[in-house]
Amino acid sequence: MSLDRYYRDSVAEVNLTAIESNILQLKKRLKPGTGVYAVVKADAYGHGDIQVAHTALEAGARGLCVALLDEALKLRQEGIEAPILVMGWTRPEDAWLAAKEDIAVTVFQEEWLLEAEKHPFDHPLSIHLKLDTGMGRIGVRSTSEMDRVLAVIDRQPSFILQSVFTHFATADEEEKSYFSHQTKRWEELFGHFKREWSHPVEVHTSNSAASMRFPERMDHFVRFGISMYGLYPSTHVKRERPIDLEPAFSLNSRLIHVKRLEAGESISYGATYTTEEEEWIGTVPLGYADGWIRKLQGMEVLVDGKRQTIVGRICMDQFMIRLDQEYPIGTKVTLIGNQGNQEISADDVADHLDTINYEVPCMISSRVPRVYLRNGKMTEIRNSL
Ligand code: PMH
Repeated sequence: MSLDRYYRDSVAEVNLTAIESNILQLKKRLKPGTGVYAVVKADAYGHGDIQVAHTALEAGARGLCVALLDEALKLRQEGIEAPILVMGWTRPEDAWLAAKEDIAVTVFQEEWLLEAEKHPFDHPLSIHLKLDTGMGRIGVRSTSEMDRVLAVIDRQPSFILQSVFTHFATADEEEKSYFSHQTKRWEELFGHFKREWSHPVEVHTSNSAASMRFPERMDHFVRFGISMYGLYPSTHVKRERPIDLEPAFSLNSRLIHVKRLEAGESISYGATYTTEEEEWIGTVPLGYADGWIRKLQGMEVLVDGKRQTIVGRICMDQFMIRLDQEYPIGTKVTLIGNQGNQEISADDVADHLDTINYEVPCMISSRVPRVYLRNGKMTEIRNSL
């Protein structure tokens, strides 16, 4: 259920204008005619699948990519008619449903096709053939596997081969040798494909990193994920800065309690933090059940444009910060975003957690309402509780 109200002080803001601008910038960088599919899997990397899908399509994206059939069905239920590709595994017994809803599926196994065709199709099934050129995850790895898959598609009129694609494992790295190795394998496998298959197909190989770094090499379309949300795929690409991205996601809360403690008082479970002198301590109503996990103890947040540190263990619904002075209840606390000239980015949070920025908006749970902004104005609220 999606409620249009919420009654808590911790909210993620999603700037849809930033998403639009990131897409427009990528389109400018790509060759004319190269399309963009917006990757909106995992609830649009935590931003909100429906809102991001509409924004991306309005900004000129040709289609949408998700990981699961369930995600694709949700988009269709919301009335989205654009092309949708499920990039992950769909169960073969559900292929008829994908076909009925005009959802394209990723295929790479002969036995999948043999199982899928046992179920009657009222509509043709759009297939994207996945080649594994070195990601080692899913995909056809050899020409003989490919021949077997193509033979079934060829004799089954309900199967329509729309596209051939692959995924790069290291497109965001400075060191390009593995990327070149994958490109070479792609050329070998795709070369074989072209000799075996005479019908036209589309080709898509690239994620954010490859599409921003090597725009001249792109094919029919690219699959634009992390950078649509305004984040660079790696510190190397951030340094190269092929596009000036604008982050779309920010996370804010408010102080709900402020107190002055004597030296020697402890904070939170386990009493892991003890005040060394008289200190102002604030309580923030957000915790690990909201995705602000316990490993973020010691991370900073912004209050009054200044960095203040999380002290003591993060609880399920609340955490405490050491304040540089007294602040009134209701004072804004920024966990991701800007205050004054200070910024705490998703990259900073990822660094603290020794992970990648992709994980950061994804981990902010559905208990945190999403508020959508366009040109600085709130347009929609999503409370998934
Ligand atoms: N294409 C495929 C097949 C993907 O799995 C992903 C992201 C993308 C495109 C978009 O990549 P980008 O966000 O770097 O632009 N998939 C994942 C993943 O499985 N884990 O992290 C990102």
